[in-house]
Amino acid sequence: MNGFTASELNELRNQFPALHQRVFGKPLVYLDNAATTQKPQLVIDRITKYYSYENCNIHRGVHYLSQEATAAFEDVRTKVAGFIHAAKSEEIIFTKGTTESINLLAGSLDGFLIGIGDSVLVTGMEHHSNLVPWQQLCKRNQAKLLVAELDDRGEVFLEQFGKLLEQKPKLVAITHISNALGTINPVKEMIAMAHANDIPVLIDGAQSVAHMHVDVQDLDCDFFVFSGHKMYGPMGVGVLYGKEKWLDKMPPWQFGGEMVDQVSLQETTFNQLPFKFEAGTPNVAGVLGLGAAIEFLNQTSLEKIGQHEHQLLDLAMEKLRSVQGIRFIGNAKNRAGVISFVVDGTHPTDIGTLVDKMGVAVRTGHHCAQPVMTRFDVPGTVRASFALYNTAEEVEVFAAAVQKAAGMLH
Ligand code: C6P
Repeated sequence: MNGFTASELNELRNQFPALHQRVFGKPLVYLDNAATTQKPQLVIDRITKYYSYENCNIHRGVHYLSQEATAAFEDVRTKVAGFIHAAKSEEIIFTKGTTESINLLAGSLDGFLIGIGDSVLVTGMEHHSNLVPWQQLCKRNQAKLLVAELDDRGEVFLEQFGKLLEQKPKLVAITHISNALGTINPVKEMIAMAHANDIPVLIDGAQSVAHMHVDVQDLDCDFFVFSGHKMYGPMGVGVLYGKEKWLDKMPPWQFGGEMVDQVSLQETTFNQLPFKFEAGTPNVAGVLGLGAAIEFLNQTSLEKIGQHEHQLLDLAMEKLRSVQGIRFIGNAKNRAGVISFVVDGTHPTDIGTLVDKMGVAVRTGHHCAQPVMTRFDVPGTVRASFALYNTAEEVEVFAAAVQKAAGMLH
C-alpha cells in the first residue's frame, strides 16, 4: 500500500485554504469529510470566474456569453461521463445532489416501473435519502419495502439478499459505501444477482466517487447517483447517471422551461435526453465547479487516494483501541475511511463537543441513518471520516483528543 509521499501530501494540502486555519486556538483537524469535503482553490476560482465574467443563462441565448457558458456547462457533462465511464454524456443528468437524484428517480419510476402491490428492495444501511423516497413511494402504492439485513460487522447478509430477490422487487436501491459504518458493499456482485432476476439496480455513490475508481459500465448498474460537495466540488450540484434505455422511456419528473419541446395551451412534448430531466435554470456555477473538482481528482490518482485513506483508517483504529470502553460500530472486511464508534458511559455528542475544543471536527449523531443506529442499539456514534488531505499527524491528534475527552467524561 503506497499512498502519497510527504511532499505530494503537502502539495495537496496547500491547495485547500480552509485547512490552514485555527479553531479555538488549535490547528483545524477536519475529519467530517463524509458530510462534506473542503474545496481546493481551483474549484473556488472556477466559481468566482463564472460569476465575475461569464455569468449568463444557458441553452437559450444567441449572444456570446450564453454560447460560451453553454459550451462550458456541456463540457462538464462530458467530463462527468468520462469520470464515471458512462457510455454517453446524454446519460448524465445534473441535479442538486444525491438526495434530489433519488427523489427524481422515485418520482419518475412511480407508476412507470413501480405500481400497486409491487416491492422495492433496499439494505438496512441506507442513508435516509435512499430509504425514505422508496418507503414513501411504497406507501403511495401499497407496495412492500423489502430490507436486506446487516450482520454484526455491518455487512449485508448476501444470502438473505438473494432470497429477497426471489420476491421479484421492481428495483434494488443500495449504497456503495455506508456513511455510518464505512462498509463497502460488494455492489458488482449484488448487481449481477439482481440482474439474474431481471431487476434494475440503483447505486447510491455519495460516499464512493471521491474515494475509489467508479466505472458504471463495469458495475453494470442501471442508475448511479452522487453529490458534488462530497468530492471537493460545490454544494447544490449532483448527478443522476442512468442507462439510456431507462432514461429514454422514463417520464419527466419536474416540468417547466428547458425540458420541453413543443408547448401549446393544451399539449406539451418533451425535450430529448438529458434535458427532459433538467427543468428550469440549472446551477451553472455549481456544474462548472464540479468540472473543476473532477479535474482536480483526475490529476490525483484515485488509487493512491484510496490507499492513503486506508492507511489513515488503520492508524486511527490502532490508536483508538486503547481508549477505555470504546466500541466500533461497523467492522466490515472491506471498508472505506470512515470510523464510527461509541465510548461506553459517554454520549457521542459530549465526545464530539470536547474534541471540537481541541480543534478536531468530527460528526456525532445518527448520520441520517437512524435504522443503522437501531440495528446496533446505539443512540448515535462519533464518526471520523477521512479525505485525501488528512495526515497521520492529524490522526494522532484526533486519537489523543478522543482519549482525553473520554477520560474527562468517565
Ligand atoms: N451524508 C453524512 O454526513 P446529499 O445531502 O444529497 O448531498 O447526500 C445525501 C446522502 C446520500 N447517501 C449517502 C450514503 C450519504 O452519505 C449522503 C449524505 C452526509 O453522512 C450528510 S447526512
